[in-house]
Amino acid sequence: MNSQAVEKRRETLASMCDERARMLQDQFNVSMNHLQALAILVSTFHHSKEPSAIDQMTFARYAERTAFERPLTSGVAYAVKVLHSEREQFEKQQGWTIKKIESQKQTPAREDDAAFEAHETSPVEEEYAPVIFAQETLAHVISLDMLSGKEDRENILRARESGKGVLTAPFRLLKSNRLGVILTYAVYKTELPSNATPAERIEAAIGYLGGIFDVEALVDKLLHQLACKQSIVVNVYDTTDPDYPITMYGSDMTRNTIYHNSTLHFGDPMRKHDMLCRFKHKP
Ligand code: WA2
Repeated sequence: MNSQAVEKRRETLASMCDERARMLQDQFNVSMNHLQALAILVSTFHHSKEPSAIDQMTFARYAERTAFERPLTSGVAYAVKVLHSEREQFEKQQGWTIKKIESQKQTPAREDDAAFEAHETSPVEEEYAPVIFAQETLAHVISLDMLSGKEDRENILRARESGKGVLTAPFRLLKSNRLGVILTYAVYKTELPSNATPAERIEAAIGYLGGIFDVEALVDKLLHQLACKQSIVVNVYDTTDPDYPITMYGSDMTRNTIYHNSTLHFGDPMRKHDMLCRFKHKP
């Protein structure tokens, strides 16, 4: 191939990759805004009303009917802050006990192993974050203490300290065992000034609203909507630590071919993401 043709090919790849990156980022941003609105809805109709105007059934129905607003999510869930001193009363009121997340097996021995996941009653902890509301697709996380899972815990702690939407690194989700990320917003008992200190935020936090981004399934769906999907291979990485990129979507890429890198912005400045694209076939 002459150098002009090579240059042309590079340009085509760059514009196809940038277009896909922009689409993914736009859909992510739209989803993120609606998650924040959902956190405000819970604050208004669950915490600021006595008695609460939301129960699991109401939440599940509302979440399902507004799912189109959060195109890259497979569901939403809401966990509340429970201190150990409040545990007994909380469990009595809910009619279930707070459960500890049992770590996933990486390779299930049998097809439906996920269905056999047994989450046992949580041991004593200083505080808990059990899920009380979930979209029907995530009903299996109700009663699970989200402070007992590494990724969920870090995310919840960072969300309540910062007051911003925060994102996990890609990890295997419960039950589906697919790669995904979770975006979390904290809910506070009083409206906080924007300059509130982390300590004030931790103290005022009462719950955590999470959107589950099933990246593996939903990015695939998104890319399939575009024409000539077959001709390029797309990979998305969490490149927060540039020395250890974590695959978020796609299978690992051979780096010795021509590829294009489009930077992604997913709203959490603590995390960095890149989309890498290459042509499937040599010309
Ligand atoms: N929800 C659904 N599947 C999961 C999961 C999760 N966390 N963690 C691992 N697999 C209530 O950020 C707060 C839900 C966490 C929210």
